[in-house]
Amino acid sequence: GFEYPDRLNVAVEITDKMVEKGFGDHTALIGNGRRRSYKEMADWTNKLARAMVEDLGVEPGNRVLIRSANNPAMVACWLAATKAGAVVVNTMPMLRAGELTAIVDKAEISHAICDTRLMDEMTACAKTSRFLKSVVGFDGTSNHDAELDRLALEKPVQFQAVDTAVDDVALLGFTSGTTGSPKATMHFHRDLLIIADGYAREVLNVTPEDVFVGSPPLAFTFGLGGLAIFPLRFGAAATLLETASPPNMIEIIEKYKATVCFTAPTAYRAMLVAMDGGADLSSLRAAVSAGETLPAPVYHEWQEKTGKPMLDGIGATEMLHIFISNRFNDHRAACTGKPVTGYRVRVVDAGGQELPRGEVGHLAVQGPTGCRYLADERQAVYVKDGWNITGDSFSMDDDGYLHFAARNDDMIISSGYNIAGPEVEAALLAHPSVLECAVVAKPDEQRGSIVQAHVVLANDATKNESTIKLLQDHVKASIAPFKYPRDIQFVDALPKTATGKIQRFALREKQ
Ligand code: 3SK
Repeated sequence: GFEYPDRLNVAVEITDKMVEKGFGDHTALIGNGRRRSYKEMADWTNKLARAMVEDLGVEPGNRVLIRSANNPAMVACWLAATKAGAVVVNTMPMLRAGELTAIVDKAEISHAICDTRLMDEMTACAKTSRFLKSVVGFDGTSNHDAELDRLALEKPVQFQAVDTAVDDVALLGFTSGTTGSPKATMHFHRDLLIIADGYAREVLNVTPEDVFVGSPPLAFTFGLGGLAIFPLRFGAAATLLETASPPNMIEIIEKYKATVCFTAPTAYRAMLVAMDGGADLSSLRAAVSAGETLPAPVYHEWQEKTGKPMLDGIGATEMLHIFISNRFNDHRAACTGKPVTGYRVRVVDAGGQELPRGEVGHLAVQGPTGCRYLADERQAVYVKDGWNITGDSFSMDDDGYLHFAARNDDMIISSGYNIAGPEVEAALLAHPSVLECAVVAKPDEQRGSIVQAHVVLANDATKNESTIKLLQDHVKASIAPFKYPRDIQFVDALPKTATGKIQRFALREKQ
């Protein structure tokens, strides 16, 4: 198990305590063209925490919403609110007033802290909210040019952080909702350390020399772990990008010789293409892929071009971070790996009974970091006998490796055949004319459902009947022919959540 004292504040552990351990002068965060050392982060967050407590009236247990793109000021605000004993809800910049209001009401948010560039939707939300007491702006560009920055500027650098219990709630993670119905999951101070002391230590072996880069928003626990908690826990540095497009990430990797990257398979595909054009990604020692299943061709091409494995893993906001993963010395294509230390995983049938090895069923997980929904009757649906039913279909092979089959709602039943949508997607993606694709069931009178593929073509491919035929033949030649997409739609882009997950339900709604 993981041993921690009964009382600790996670924000103190990864700022002031790191200074005490001798990392004061080390770079902690790089963003908006500036480097911040651990000492600067400790001082900055103490001043902000003072302003939050003394001027905004934040009290222990208050729910504080933060609205920002990925930048050092957002990390500072999150740490400061945590030091003040608040329960933080980090939110994505693209949310509109209606979505913010749903979060504010669900989490009973009393204080909102918002990058001034994103204030309009926040103000619109505040007008209708019965919970929000205050909305204050901070300067996401780190020029200290907003109300919260001015309040903080006056404060001393000392702050007595709230002496929270190790199992006090520190963070509410809202699920990104590929099905469109968000839930909030509660995470303790302890949980935020466990993901670092478990996954990041065991699987990534993070050292103070590491430089992290990646695309997931800090508002998504994948990003908060990968781009803030993991580097800060080990004295490493994180680079933060407000727009983390593949070209921007490549620029940062080359400039800062980044060593650990967190992103989704689509971005890795773009990086592979950029390598052919001369991009130098040789500094990366760890390429973590999650959020969507990793197609085998991407895994193989990465290994060929870099000589290093791509580490596929699966996590969940409910469990806070990655709980099944490949390892540097134990990795396979089309395989999610084995449970991370501390987690137990089972493949079960609809009644919760464990299935024999090799059979596809519902993935259930148990571990120290979840799953606890905030005031949600769906707790009983998604957590049975202490096991979180994740919504993914997996099989476990005889050696204990987990293999993704589909999201439960991505299984297509056509003429009595069970077809896993992602398997058809993987086959399509192996064709050079396909840049991205998503496969869904389309209702069909004769067959019940047919496989429908939505395809974003690569630049040089043409949207016509012969490309459709070419792709159908390609799938028939790669996997069992009955799985081929009888209907192919060409699209310019796929609908995605803010965290990069494909919203297949939106494609089904369009039919
Ligand atoms: O696999 C995911 O979608 C995920 C969710 C939350 C945290 C981390 C990960 C990888």
